[in-house]
This record gives sequence, C-alpha cells and structure tokens, in this order.
Amino acid sequence: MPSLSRNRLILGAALLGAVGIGYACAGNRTSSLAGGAGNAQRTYVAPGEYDELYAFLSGGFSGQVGVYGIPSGRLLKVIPVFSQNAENGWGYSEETKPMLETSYGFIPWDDLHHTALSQTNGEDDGRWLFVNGNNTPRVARVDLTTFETSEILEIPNAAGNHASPFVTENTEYIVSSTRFSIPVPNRDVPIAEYKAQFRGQISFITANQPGKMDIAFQLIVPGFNYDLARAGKGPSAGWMFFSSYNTEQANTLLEVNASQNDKDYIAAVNYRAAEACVRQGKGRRAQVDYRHNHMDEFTRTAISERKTSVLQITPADCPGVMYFLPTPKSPHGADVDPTGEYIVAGGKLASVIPVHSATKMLAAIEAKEFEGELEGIPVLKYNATLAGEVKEPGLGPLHTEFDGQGYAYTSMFLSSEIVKWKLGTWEVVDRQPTYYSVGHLMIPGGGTRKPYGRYALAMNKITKDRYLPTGPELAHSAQLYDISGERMELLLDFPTHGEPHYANAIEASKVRENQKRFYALAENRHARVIRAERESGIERRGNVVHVRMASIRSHFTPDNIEGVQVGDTVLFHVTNLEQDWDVPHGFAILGAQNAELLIMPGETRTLRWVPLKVGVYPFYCTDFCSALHQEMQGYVRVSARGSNVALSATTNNRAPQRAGGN
Ligand code: CUK
Ligand code: CUA
Repeated sequence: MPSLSRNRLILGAALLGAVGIGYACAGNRTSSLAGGAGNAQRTYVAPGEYDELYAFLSGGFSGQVGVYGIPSGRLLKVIPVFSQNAENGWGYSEETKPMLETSYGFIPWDDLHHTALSQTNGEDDGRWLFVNGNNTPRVARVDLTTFETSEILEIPNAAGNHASPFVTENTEYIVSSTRFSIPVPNRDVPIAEYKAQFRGQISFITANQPGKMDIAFQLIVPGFNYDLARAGKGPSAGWMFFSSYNTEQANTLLEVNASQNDKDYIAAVNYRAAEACVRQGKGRRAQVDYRHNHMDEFTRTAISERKTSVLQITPADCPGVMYFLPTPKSPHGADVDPTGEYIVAGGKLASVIPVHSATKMLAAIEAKEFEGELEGIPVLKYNATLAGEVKEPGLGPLHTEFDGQGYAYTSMFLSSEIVKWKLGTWEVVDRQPTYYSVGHLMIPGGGTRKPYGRYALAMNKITKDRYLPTGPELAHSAQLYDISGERMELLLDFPTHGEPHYANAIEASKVRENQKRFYALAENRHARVIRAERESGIERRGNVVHVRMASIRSHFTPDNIEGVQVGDTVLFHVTNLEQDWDVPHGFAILGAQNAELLIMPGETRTLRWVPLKVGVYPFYCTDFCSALHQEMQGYVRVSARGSNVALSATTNNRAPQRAGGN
C-alpha cells in the first residue's frame, strides 16, 4: 500500500472522529500496480481501431468538455463551451462572440461541472450533450453531430448553477438549481438578513428543441444550498430529486454552521404537478434579465437575445409540487437507480448511505406522513420514505452510479475508494481504492434506464504520485475500472484536461454515424460569404475595412492587400471553400490581438484586427492542410493614417474578376 493512501486513511479517520462517526478501516486494498500487462490489453486499442465508447468529461475550471475514447483514455477533442479558446477562435471570432454574452456582459470563462446526454425513453440517444456553467449560471447544448456548442441559456435568480443540467427521460427538461441562495430578485440587503431575504430557486428548462431552450418555470424555494439532481423514472417518473445542504441557512463559516443539522433534505419536485399549476394560472411573471444565445444553423453566426421575464411559482401556491425527504447529513449526490425505485443520497458527513424508496414516498405523501412543513412544503418522515441504509460504506460518500445488474457504486472521497453494494440488501460486496480522493464516478449509461455497465470511471481530485510531476500543478486524473466481474479491477490511469467533475459515456455507434462532415457551401447564408474566389474583395466603410477572403488548398484569395491604415478595424471574413471532410484551414496574422481562426469546410469566420504600426504583415494558414500548406500565406500592407495608398486586394497581381462594389 503506498504510504500516501495510508495517510489519507488516517486523515479520513481523524475527520470522522471529529464528526463523531465510527468506522472500520477497509481491509482489502490492493496494490496500485493493478493488473499489469493483462489489463493493458483490455484497454489497448490497436492502431487504426476505434474505441468502444465516447466519453465526455467535464473540464471543471477549464469551462470546456474533453472527449475521450474508452477504454483507451485517448483525448480526441476539447469542445469549448463557456471559455474562450484561442486554438480555434471560439469566443474570439465575430461569429462566436455572442455565445458568451450574459446579463453581466461578455464572460470569457466559466466553471463547468456536469454533463448530461439527451435521452429518449430513458436511454442515452446521442443527439446532444448538456452542460452547466456554475459561476455565471448558464446551461449549454453541445450538438453531437458537430461537437460544437450550439446554444447557451443564462439562468436568472441563480448564483452557482450547480444542480444542473440533469435531464428528464425524453429530454423534455433539463434543470438548474442554485447553489448559493441570494435575494430574489437580487438587491441591496444586509447579508445578516439571509434567512428573511435569501431564496433558493429551481428552474425547469425546455430542452428538446434546438435553438429554443427556455425556462418553462422557476420554483422559488427556501434559501438552502441546492447541490445535485436526478430525474425519476418508472415509479418516480415525473419527479426530479434535488439534494440540498445548509438547511441551517447559515451565511457565514458554513464549514461549521451548515453542518449542525442531523439531516438535511432531498427535495422531490413533481414537475407534472408544476406544469398543471402553471396551466391553472398560479404562476406570475417576474421581471428579470438574462440571455439566450444560439448558433444560427445557416449563417453559422451566433445570435444573443435578451429575455426580460420568467414564470415563477411557489410551492405554497402549488400544493403537491414539492416535498422534503429528510436525509443525513449534507447530502451531495441524489442518484436514481435504473428502475426508478431507489433514490440514493451521498451524505458527505454521514456514516451510512441512505436510500429512499419512490413507492414508499408516494404512499407517504398519500397518507400524509409528515413531520412538519417549511414554507408550504411538507416534510416527510425519514422512516416513511427510507428503503434502507448501506452501513459502514466508507468515508465521505459523494456520488452513486448503477450497472443495471442490481449493484450500485458509490465514490468515497475521504477513504479514496469506490464501494460496490447491492440494491435491496444494502450489503457492501466490494471496494477498490482510487488514487486519490475520488469525486464523481461514471458508469456509461449509469444514470439511465439501461446502463451499459462494463466500466466505471473514477474522477479523482488528487493525483500526487501517479504521474511525472509538472510543477506545482499536477495532472488531474481519471481511472478506469472493469466492473463486469464480481470484483472491480483497475485497468488504466489517464490524465485529463481541466478537472472533471462528472462525465457521460455512450456507445460509439450511437454518435459515430451522425457526424457532419462539412458545411454545405450552397447553404451558407453568412452575410459576407463568398462561394467562389472571384467573389472575394475588399471594401472600406470609414475606418472599417472588410476583406472577403477565400481559402482553399493551398492559397488565400486575396493574398496581397494594400491601402489599410494604422488604426483601421480590419475584418477578415474568411470562407473555407473546401467541400470535403477534415480540411479546415486556419488564419493568423502577425500582431493579431486575439486568436487565430480555424474555419471548417463551407463555413465563414471573421477575425477582427486593428493594426497599430505601419509595416507589412504576413498572414498564413495554421492548419497543415496539404503538401503546400507552408505556401498558404499572404501580406497586408499597413500605411500611415491618411495615406493615399489605394485600397486593393489581389492574388497573383490580379484583382478578382468580379470585384465591383464589394
Ligand atoms: S460536484 Cu465535483 S465531485 Cu460539482 Cu458534481 Cu461532486
Ligand atoms: Cu490551409 Cu494550411
């Protein structure tokens, strides 16, 4: 056993001592040299072969999504979502900048925690990936035909959009709930008036129509911290379960003050009942300010629209919409098993893993087995909804996933392990160490009706001694386990991009065949598209110079530009004329103050450039596109302000044949 993991156990035991929980040390830790060559074969994907699964790992503080092949752990792509990405101009090109507009202005970064694949009949369907922006509350849709973010919706009255974007069985909704309660509407009040003035908020967002995401309704709820969620199915269909902590409603030193209550709550929201309540006219429109941004399919240009109202309902006005299920102790995950019968809570500080029963919950609601009420929300009796408790599971349970074979797998942050236990008997049947301090874990399809099973992926918070060190910041790490047998087996460590919180994985066949290979030039409705080189040209409007440029292997048209002056705003509208798969062209110019462009075949992208000094500025293609890629270049001559150098744009010393009026 490596000394570090021993230290963590001691640390874990000390922490447990502090919160007064007894714990028997897990005895069966195996060597970190798991498997060796045999396991290497099970993750080996031979040259030219494909991985079995796509995995989408959140990037955490990178604000992006990493796409990996499983079982190899190979990084295939980083999809920019909430953070600018100079590698391809996301959030820098004029077409993509509106995607990052919010009511707080242009926001170039976010903290992306959770992924959710779209579902049909409770199974992953491979159409879209939804993700949440935690810091500036937003949700986004990634289109899995293009692997591009196609839509971003801001959430008003939220702060820390953490319980998000969990999806319902047929992608009717994704949800967003606020981690930090705040005054609703936000206003200038003393922080000490938290209990009186601060509110939580749970939003249901329509999700199954691309380009049309919006908030269907917002539930205004007690000022707790809402943490995670899962949709029900089967007996719990039509319900969404949210974990909450800080039911103490502390506003300072939460570490201590939000750990007082023996139990916090899982909030069960009946969204069918909420829809009915809305239909009965019990909602009210509140004035808010938020943005909805989406990428137009034909112009490939993002549009940012301002929204000014949202429909709000309260549990008090809508009886039957929300119930609290007491749950020990500061629960993190709230995970629903494949049958929809069990709701598993990960009480970070709890000595057991409590499991609620959906059928018992429904019966308890029917029988009014309440122990009280909070702001019109009935609080059910703990024993009335409890299906069972997993005893001595380990330390610091966070998240649970399911294999579809009757077993659950819970990540244990403090004791650094995955614990496998049986649904119904609640007995622990296996435990394997993680290196180290696992946060989320993911089983492909593990949150759906039909888990793919086979693998579990641990996303670890601490890496320490697992890789070659890289200065003060070490690689974050994922670990792949084979869960097809009785015992879990560690197969592979691989470093990740950013710090994954959650992930989804899906059979490659559900995504692979749907790939868009290029954008049809004939359908390109960008305002400054050119469909042939002869349509290229240059035009001055005051201090703004528009260049309509074509790129095709292996030249730009035009490639010699004169008449630009210091302080002009030059807009390079570059259309990639290729109509073939895998032939992006790049565009970069000396002194560019923002990024390069990476332009997909058939697409137009615009780079804004303000030359600050006279001189001649080369530009070139950044993507090695052909044997003569290195010849794919041009020059812009920049003259002094007021110079009489004529504006011209040529290739091979000729202006385009149809230059007139550009
Ligand atoms: S959270 Cu990070 S380990 Cu944001 Cu889902 Cu639990
Ligand atoms: Cu185009 Cu290199």
